[in-house]
Amino acid sequence: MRTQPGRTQVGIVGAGPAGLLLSHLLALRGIESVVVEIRSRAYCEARQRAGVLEDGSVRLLREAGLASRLDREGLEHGGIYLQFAGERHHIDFRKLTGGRTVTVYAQTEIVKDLINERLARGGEIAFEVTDTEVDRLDSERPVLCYTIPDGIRHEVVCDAIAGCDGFHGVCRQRIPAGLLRITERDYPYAWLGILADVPPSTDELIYAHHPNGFALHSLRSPTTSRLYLQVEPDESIENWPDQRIWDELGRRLELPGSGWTLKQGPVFDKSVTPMRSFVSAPMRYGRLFLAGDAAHIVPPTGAKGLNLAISDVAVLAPALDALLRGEPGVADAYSDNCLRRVWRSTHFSWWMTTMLHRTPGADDMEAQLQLAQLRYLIQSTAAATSLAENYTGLRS
Ligand code: RFL
Ligand code: PHB
Repeated sequence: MRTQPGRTQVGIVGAGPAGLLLSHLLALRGIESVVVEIRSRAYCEARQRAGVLEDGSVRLLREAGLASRLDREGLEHGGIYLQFAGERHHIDFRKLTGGRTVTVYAQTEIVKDLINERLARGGEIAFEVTDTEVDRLDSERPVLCYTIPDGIRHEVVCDAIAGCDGFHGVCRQRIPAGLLRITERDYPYAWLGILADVPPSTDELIYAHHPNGFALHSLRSPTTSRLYLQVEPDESIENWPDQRIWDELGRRLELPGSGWTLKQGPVFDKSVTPMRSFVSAPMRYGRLFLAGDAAHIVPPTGAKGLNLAISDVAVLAPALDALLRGEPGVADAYSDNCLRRVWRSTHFSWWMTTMLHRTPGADDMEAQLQLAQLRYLIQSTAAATSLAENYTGLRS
């Protein structure tokens, strides 16, 4: 096999939102990087995931010159609905937080915008690589190795490597196990998510607690709806033909006597996602820095995963800039800085998840405690403000 030596300042593993945005933020600082990705460009641009951006994430993308389409097509939302016991209540973020909002703009679109921007500015992204390896991490010249589709093996010497390769990536596994503290929890349910060609039946997201289980009505555009149902953790998608999904969504989201109905339409994407909380600390080993899902996972109920990935690389870019100029202080503080925010979001996501889902086998005590918490949220401005400031993103 032919091996080609190379040199860059920062080697980046993973062309998800974390890796691509880091590459862009480094380029703005005049720092060169190479991004490597196991999947194809088309796969990365089509992978259905997040949809909600905190106002801080929108501001960051705007300041980085990445928001021209986001500003045209993103849908600003000033609140959410919480539904339980057959009633729907509005939580007004603008009023509760002094004007803060979230923006609905799909992760697929952010990834497309980032790939276009990187390639237009001469950025290097190698898609469909195999056998990614990172090595010599405790030296000042770590190395990133990968094979491109025509079979040539690249060995790129770097000043630092960013592991942005998601939960199943290879970078986290290169940190010696004795140095890592892993904290995790699996939840006894999963989400079945659909995309449907039908205008949303709501102006803002509906989070519904129901005796049959949780349901969420989200959206992607004025003509596309995104909906989720709580299902068994090992649920097979074959058990859920489209009509069964619509019937169950209709039951869990219905508002008796209100005249509200759920509009149905052709389903064009369907998947089941497990629910997990996971934090791996520290987020650095030598000259390897982890960012995004490579270091932490939250259940999607709080809409935090993508926002955490964006916040990590917003801290990492200046830290690497300083490190490469011979000032290691900010890089030394990177992990602690990020983990404080990660744990706040981990708590919020756990709290939203356990408040809204039906726990299999739970007794009446647990069900009543969930309802008591939900009633408190709509009775108390203090409680609603806490939800609103966490959902729109705490400023750090
Ligand atoms: P990603 O997006 O997983 O990207 C990692 C990339 O690394 C590649 N890779 C490798 N490349 C080279 N060599 C290797 N050995 C590699 N191994 C892996 C992968 O192919 C991939 O391209 O991680 P990143 O960049 O950290 O981004 C994180 C977000 O994707 C994730 O946190 C969010 O999608 C979570 N999430 C949500 N977050 C929000 O903030 N708001 C939401 O509304 C929201 N909704 C969701 C979600 C996640 C969901 N799922 C499916 C888990 C809804 C769902 C259903
Ligand atoms: C989504 O639109 O995909 C979405 C929205 C809110 C969540 C999770 C996912 O909490």
